[in-house]
Amino acid sequence: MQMSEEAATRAGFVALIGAPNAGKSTLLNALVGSKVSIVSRKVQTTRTQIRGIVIEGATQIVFVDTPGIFKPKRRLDRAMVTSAWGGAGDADVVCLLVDVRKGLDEENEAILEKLAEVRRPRILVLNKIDVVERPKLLELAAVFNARLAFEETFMISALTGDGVADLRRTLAARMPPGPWLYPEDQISDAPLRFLAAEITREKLFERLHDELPYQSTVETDSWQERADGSVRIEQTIYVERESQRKIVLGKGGQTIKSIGQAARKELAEIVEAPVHLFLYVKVREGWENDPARYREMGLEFPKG
Ligand SMILES: Nc1nc2c(ncn2[C@@H]2O[C@H](COP(=O)(O)OP(=O)(O)OP(=O)(O)O)[C@@H](O)[C@H]2O)c(=O)[nH]1
Ligand SMILES: [Mg+2]
Repeated sequence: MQMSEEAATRAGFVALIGAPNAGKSTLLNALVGSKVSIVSRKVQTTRTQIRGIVIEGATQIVFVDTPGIFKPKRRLDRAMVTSAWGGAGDADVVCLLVDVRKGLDEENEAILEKLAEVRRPRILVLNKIDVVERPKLLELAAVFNARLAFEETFMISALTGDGVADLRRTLAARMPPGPWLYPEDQISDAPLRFLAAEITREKLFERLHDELPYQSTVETDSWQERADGSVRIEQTIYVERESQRKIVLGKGGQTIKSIGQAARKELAEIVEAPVHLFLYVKVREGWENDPARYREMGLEFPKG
């Protein structure tokens, strides 16, 4: 009896790839039913592979959220795009997410070209159907499939959840037989201190404009559980220049205060305890060329 039960389980990896802002992280959170990856209206929010773990019947699916794929300019961009394709190459199934408002643009053309070389079952996921009329969706599905054959096409809204359960069930059926890869109650493989840094980075993305979000990174320096049940977290926001540090602090410290408040509130919900969050802003010129910063982000440091 034990044997046959074990034999019935399935487990595998599904990579979520796509252009920046396609909604990959929103979908990951919808699939998991809990926030494991940060989301913003800006492009290039996700910087490394984030795993979200889902149980569907006897199947465990490990979804891998990846950085958006675009034409890289900086070293950090290159590391992010490499990480995204790495996620696709290791997966049992690759889901290409497309923002239906964008369609088959230059960015998606470039992705399709490269995706053709990835020898994995491919699924097309047209996302954001809440903002586009149905005829346009059918047309897009045809256009993409004519360009590269997909095993299946789904039309979903990661935001409203429309079509997400159906996608999850279909993907579960495609996972190979095998034992589960993570404990049943685990929803992410990222340590809490990483998620905590990401949450603060999300608030930074929401509150800062232009290049600043891209020229900053956040690290958790310490995490202490205190006797009274509260958690004391210290984090550093690294920026490139003194002028940027001033912007992050804001007039009379208003901006950093607002970032800290929003992050603390969300962290307290996640750890289910009061959180004391201490944020420091440091100028670290050239952090973008510092291998240690990449390690903290979970990225390979691209040489040259
Ligand atoms: N209307 C609508 N908006 C969506 C949907 N899914 C995601 N969005 C929005 O699209 C924006 C980008 O979402 P993300 O999940 O951060 O996109 P991403 O693909 O992870 O982006 P990167 O990490 O930068 O590559 C956010 O403002 C989301 O709220 C959807 O189904 N409908
Ligand atoms: Mg993302």
